[in-house]
Amino acid sequence: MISRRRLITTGLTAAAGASGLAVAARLAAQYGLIPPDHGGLYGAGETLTYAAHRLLTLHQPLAREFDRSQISRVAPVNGGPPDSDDYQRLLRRSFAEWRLEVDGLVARPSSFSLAELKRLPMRSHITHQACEEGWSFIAEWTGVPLSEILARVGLSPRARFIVLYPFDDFWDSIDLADALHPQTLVAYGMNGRELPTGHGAPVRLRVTRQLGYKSVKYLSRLTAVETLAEVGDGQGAGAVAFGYSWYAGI
Ligand SMILES: Nc1nc2c(c(=O)[nH]1)N[C@H]1C(S)=C(S)[C@@H](COP(=O)(O)O)O[C@H]1N2
Ligand SMILES: [Mo]
Repeated sequence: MISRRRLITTGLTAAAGASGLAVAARLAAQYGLIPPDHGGLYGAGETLTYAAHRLLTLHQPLAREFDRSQISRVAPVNGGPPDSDDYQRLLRRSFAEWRLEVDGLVARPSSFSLAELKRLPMRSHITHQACEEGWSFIAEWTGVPLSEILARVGLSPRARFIVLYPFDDFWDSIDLADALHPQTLVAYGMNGRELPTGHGAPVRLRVTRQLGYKSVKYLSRLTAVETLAEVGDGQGAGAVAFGYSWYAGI
């Protein structure tokens, strides 16, 4: 993943040229298209990739959807269930006491039980999820579009990112282009069944236009923010410190 990303960003950077780069960076800033991990060695590349994708996809194109017959027979699990006491206690009680907290820049901070989420408008899609390690699978995901949840809590016009907090330390964030995208689900079902524990129970994010690592599992809380600068180490995701790009568009 890292090397592929590096190849693309190097290409874009080279194409932009030294003066073109400055123009591209100014353009990106003007459109608010600076990713949180814009500093450091690959920062210019990260900005170019992110800004270029976002300008090319303003019309919210959908990721490809597949037929039921194309669902993979094996769906690998990456990142097993959190071993925290909190999570294990909720799991033992089938998540009866679990609630998804939604707060930050919203008019009505709220929390939703699993039953409440299941009563909200539902959407399913059969899509491809690719891990940066090279494997992938096709599965059907069912859940509530994140946009429906955000509409219910009254997302503030100041909000620009949604921070995703799971029960492990794999926190991440997405911009509103992905948060409001029609295929972006808070998913509670997979292949016609309850979401299996290893795939992120009780609910996970499914974001169809980025690599698998952005589809945060075992969700506990969503927070709307204007800037990621004060969240964690300010780079938008815990994994950035380990070399992962914040933006992993495919
Ligand atoms: N909370 C949490 N979410 C996570 C992970 C994790 O370790 N913890 N792993 C990520 C990675 S690297 C990938 S590829 C996908 C894998 O999803 P799957 O286990 O359903 O195949 O989940 C992502 N979401
Ligand atoms: Mo992954």
